[in-house]
Amino acid sequence: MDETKLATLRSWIEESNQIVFFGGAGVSTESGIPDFRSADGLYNQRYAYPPETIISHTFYMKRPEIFFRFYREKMLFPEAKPNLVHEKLAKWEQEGKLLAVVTQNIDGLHQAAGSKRVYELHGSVHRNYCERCHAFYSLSDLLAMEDIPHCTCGGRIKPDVVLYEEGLDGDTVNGAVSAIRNADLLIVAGTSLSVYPAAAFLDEYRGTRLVLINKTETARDNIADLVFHEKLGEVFEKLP
Ligand code: CNA
Repeated sequence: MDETKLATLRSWIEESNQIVFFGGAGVSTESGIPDFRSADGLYNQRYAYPPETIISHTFYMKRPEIFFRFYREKMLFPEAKPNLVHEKLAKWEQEGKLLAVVTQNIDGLHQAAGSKRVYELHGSVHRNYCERCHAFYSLSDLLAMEDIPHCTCGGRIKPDVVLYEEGLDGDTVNGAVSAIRNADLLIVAGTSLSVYPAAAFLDEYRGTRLVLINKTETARDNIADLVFHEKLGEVFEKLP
């Protein structure tokens, strides 16, 4: 790892009190949750339909039995625990250094690590609602049901995750954009930056300290002030 770059990042973190962390699936791979686009990610495995088709709104409506089989097998990891990255971000927030976490992840691991201000752009597997009466169901409620989950009122229960073709929640977007605009240091990590509109949120940053940490190149490496092509855990273990 480049020690000069690491020293720069360390000093930026020391000087900051409005850090915003923008993350993706790569933040949770070291907790055992596969990402989508790595070589061993979900998009490089074979299914009867491409994953982006299965997790679309149209497919959810038309073929719920296949949707829920895939969702249960490939998107729920109830045993996963926060890793060093989740934990360090929670610590920075507690120390008054970190303003917010903006995440594309749906696994709830930032909150499990103790983070309070988390903008979940794509929702969370921990929230599920009846489509008819809007009753709330937890992840364990859903796991206790089989196949297509149904509410006691007979309505179908939908996970509060944003499927392809669905829009993002307005309040979450506003909170995330406002945090990014106010950031004195923006750390973007573990994301291929290929899912829109989420990837465009980077353009809201107005500062000069945009750090990108990703195992592989991303489409936006060119706009970053500091780029690390490393595993997140290996960078974060060297940070304050
Ligand atoms: P992606 O497109 O799969 O990209 C992940 C990126 O992370 C890749 O570029 C990897 O090279 C990189 N990466 C993987 N592991 C590491 C690591 N240990 N250190 C550094 N970099 C690493 O995922 P995005 O988040 O960009 O795409 C957005 C989708 C993926 C969102 O809609 C998510 O909801 C969805 N997703 C979420 C989860 C989760 O909640 N944990 C898991 C899988 C997919």
